[in-house]
Amino acid sequence: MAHEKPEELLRLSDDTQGILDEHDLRPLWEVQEDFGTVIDDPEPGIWKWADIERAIDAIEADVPIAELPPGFQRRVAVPVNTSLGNAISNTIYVGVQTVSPGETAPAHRHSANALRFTIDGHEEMKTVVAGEEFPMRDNDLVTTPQWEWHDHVNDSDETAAWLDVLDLPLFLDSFNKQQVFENHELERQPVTKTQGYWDSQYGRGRPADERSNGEIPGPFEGIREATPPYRFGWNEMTESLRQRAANDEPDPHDGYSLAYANPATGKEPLFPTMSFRAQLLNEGPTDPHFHNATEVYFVIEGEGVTHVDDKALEWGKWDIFVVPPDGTHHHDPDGEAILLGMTDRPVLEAFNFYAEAEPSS
Ligand code: GTQ
Repeated sequence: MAHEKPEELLRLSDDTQGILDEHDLRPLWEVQEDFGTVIDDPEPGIWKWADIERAIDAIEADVPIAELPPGFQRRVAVPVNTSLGNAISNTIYVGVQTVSPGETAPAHRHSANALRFTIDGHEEMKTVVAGEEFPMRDNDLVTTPQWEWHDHVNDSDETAAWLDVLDLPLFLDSFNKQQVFENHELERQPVTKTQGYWDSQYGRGRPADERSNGEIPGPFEGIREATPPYRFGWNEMTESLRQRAANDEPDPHDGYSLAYANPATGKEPLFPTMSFRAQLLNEGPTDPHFHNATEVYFVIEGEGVTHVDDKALEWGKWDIFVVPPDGTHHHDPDGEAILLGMTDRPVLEAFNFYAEAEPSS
């Protein structure tokens, strides 16, 4: 992608820029060319929803999507880990994106894997992936696997907001800026499937004859099976979490957790590069441990504190926080909480590099 320099871009008001600077947030169009320099010593950190919300509201008031500079063309506030520069971690990127009523974030595709976790959703807010419109209801998770066309269309009368999660820093930094990107010739890709199509290919019932249309396309090959476009509805996920809490033992580190399984394999990881789980914490503090994977958390519900080495990250609903590699950490919920846990562990595991341990005490 050829981009203009940030200084020649927009248009953010001084107030908006001030809010962003104060809270370690940057607009996507400023960071999209360079997600920072890989460093050895990333810090634990937390981004509070109240600050993120002020920032995304201010950006929305300043900039329509249609006026964004070339590049990803998404209106996103990106938490930046100050010690890293332009993303929250060396491997996983998160951002909070908004689309106003009537707006479209135009269709494109890229080599990075992405998913959306809906914060402020609506039946008529649709992310269109591989020909199907997926409604973005609150707390739904929708995959945008690498090289699938995707656009975000808000046909509702409210601004929608969600969490974007991509493996951009891994590709753009660790793997030396290898990224393939393409804009669609149309703002909105043609909707060629009815709603529920991808679930008919990868849900509980599957095509019994030879699969023809449901094949996942793409030029990329690897040892892991490609992830299909898929929506994980929150109602089903919470029901399963409750079932676990009623019947199973909690994990000492993660509480009651559910992996978002790759529907093509029925197993973790959801993407070759990133794994996701919903974690219900309701039995007091978890046991401390450390590992060489990076973890990013999004608070779905509840309040609590996560201790990382000598730092206490106090979190509430919709906050985002990061536990860097080798940080000894444990969660201490205030009553009951549900977290979305995200990790780059599959990258380490692919090369037999993953390691974890409990502190010797
Ligand atoms: O919505 O396609 O936050 O391409 C970063 C890059 C969102 C998106 C981001 C992207 C997108």
